[in-house]
Amino acid sequence: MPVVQLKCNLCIPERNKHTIVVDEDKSTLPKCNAPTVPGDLTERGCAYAGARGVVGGPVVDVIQMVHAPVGCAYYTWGSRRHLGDGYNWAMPGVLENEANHRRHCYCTDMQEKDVVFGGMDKLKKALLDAFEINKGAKGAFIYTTCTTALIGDDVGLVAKEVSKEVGKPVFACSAPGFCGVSQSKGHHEFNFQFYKWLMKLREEHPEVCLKEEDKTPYDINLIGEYNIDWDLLPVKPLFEKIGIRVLTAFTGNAYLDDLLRLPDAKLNVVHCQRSATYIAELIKQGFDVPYSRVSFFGIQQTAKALRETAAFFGDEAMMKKAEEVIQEELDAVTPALDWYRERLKGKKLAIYVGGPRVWHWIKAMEDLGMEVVACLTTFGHTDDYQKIVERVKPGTLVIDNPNEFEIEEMIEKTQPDLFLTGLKEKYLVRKFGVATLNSHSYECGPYSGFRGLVNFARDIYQAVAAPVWKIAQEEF
Ligand code: CFM
Repeated sequence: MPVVQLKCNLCIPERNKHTIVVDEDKSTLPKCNAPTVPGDLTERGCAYAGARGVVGGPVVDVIQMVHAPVGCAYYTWGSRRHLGDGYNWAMPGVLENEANHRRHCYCTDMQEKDVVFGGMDKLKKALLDAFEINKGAKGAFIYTTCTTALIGDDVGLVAKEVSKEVGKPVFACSAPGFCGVSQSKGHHEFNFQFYKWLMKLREEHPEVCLKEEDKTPYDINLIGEYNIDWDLLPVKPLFEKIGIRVLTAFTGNAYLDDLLRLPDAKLNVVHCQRSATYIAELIKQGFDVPYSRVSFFGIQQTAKALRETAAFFGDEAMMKKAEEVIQEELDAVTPALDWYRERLKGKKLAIYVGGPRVWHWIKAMEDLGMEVVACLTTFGHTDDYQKIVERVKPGTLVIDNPNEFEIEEMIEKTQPDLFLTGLKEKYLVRKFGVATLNSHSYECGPYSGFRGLVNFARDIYQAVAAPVWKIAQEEF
């Protein structure tokens, strides 16, 4: 029977459908993308977190305005490392903009009086103030949250007024917490609303589009790549070396001007396929720009991504160059990876992140010779679980939207040597004597591409080989 009865779920039988053991014919998937059962203390984030924290947040040169009581904005400040510049790919003199992005968090700080009488004036003033303080800002993104969506503030109207006044684009994203079952809905809302807004802007201001004479036949965007701990660094140059130009990422270290040119590429290469396939699909429908699905984690997958992208352009010289680049990278990383492989081989591992990274990493961990014994996601959809189940061995435990009790039981049942997980769970799991690794923002990344895998392997090795686990297992 593929569905598993965990002891902790005897009192919440609704959870049973979310917990499965992969069977031989791999026919069963856990129930997913469903509302959290009352009584179950979910670890999910809200839709606003998905819109602000994940998809919109990394854009470097816009004011990110949270229209909300201040608590909703708190966790957006300094919470994710290195999503954007410093480095200068697209625009000189970015430091002024970096201040917008990482050092400041903008919020309307809605109070009771504003909730009663409406917060639109306050929002307008906050935006004008923010533009006044940050003269280098190229535009603004506004996010509603539960409070401001419920009172019905017309943020779209404020966006238009402010945009007219300051002469810069202002995008309003409405993804309040209650609009979906998890942060995944916020990704979705951001994608659709941003695309709609972008289309209108490009119609009204065709000068923002990439001019014909500035296009090349080899322009791509990296969609759903958020530059976590500088993940773009080991990846973007691979494409450049084979003659491909990356116009922008959506949205890691992205600049607004470049984002406005998203539809001007020849191909969209989609990395996080949960949070951003939506916009790639919309661009395909609207502009006939195809998209491909890739992974930049691990050797097998990065090589495949590069090969397939070169093959898309059908250019013999590019395909040959891709092979050369892959070989160069392998030569550079193999000695280090061999060292780690020897020490990590056969170690058991459980993976728990938001969604797609679980299946991306099953393959990457194969490159290190490790064995995956449990896979958990916070908000994976059916297609994520299909890929997870396809990639793991029968007998692997799979849990959708786990709570802490289920995580405890998973650890007891599967006895992993390492748990790739987030900050919320790490202390709990370490108390069981199991090493953890910050899998959302990383320990010391980047982890993507060929070179990133060496960092990943190093951090894994440091985690599992730390002498503390031996001491922790001694009886006191
Ligand atoms: Fe995509 Fe992401 Fe993920 Fe995600 Fe996330 Fe993330 Fe993630 Mo944390 S966009 S779905 S909402 S790959 S923040 S960079 S690590 S849970 S699996």
